[in-house]
Amino acid sequence: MTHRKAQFITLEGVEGAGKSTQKEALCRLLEANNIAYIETREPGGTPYAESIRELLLNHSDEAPCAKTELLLMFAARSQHLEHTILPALLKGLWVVCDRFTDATYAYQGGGRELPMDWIKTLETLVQGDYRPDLTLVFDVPVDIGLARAGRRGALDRIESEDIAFFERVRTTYQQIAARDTERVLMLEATADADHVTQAMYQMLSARWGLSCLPG
Ligand code: T5A
Repeated sequence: MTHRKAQFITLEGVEGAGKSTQKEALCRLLEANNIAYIETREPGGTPYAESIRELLLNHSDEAPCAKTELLLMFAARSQHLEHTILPALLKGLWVVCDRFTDATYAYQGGGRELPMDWIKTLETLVQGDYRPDLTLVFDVPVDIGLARAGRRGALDRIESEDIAFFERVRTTYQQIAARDTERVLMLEATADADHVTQAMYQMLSARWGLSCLPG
């Protein structure tokens, strides 16, 4: 039977892992199962939070220091949670979100090497006990992901970090997936997009009893 309680689903991975591509496929699956949903993203997801996104990702003469970057991620998240995510869930809409707090652990904790305790403290401040119902981590070698992201266009401020930064990001995602196996499902995302989609559909079907779309 289809699971009808509104679910909060997040998609994660290094640059070019294929989150946006798989988010579209996930939305097609929800539509095919008559599940009402909203799509959103972080940083961003409300007009105010999208303004913070620009501050975070645009190249500028004065880049934010690591602590400022961390605080801005959570400032945007607080706004997003309050004005977009929780109201949608309360209306019974599923929420499909491109990145959430695991990205902060991976990028600001892993990549920038800020203390994980700081992130935990801010997570509790902004979210209380609230966490996604399901997180899909798309795992791909960093060089493959960056090559895909580079083909898409100019790199933003964070995408312009070095390989070692993104290796730490990937390792942190892998650690999160290994630690929180109930909430986090990791998908190997090196194969072509259709194969990754079918693997994702199998996982979601097993979890919620959704009817899969044909490949
Ligand atoms: N950030 C975010 C933080 O540092 N901390 C935080 O707390 C949060 C929330 C913005 C940035 O913010 C940082 C992380 C990011 O640097 P974003 O908007 O999600 O995050 O931007 P990106 O991660 O940069 O998103 P990308 O578009 O680069 O990656 P996607 O969405 O993973 O990849 P996608 O689907 O757009 O695909 C990229 C290209 O690859 C192709 C696609 O067609 C596309 O051309 N592709 C594939 N090619 C071959 N095989 C496959 N399986 C493919 N899947 C996709």
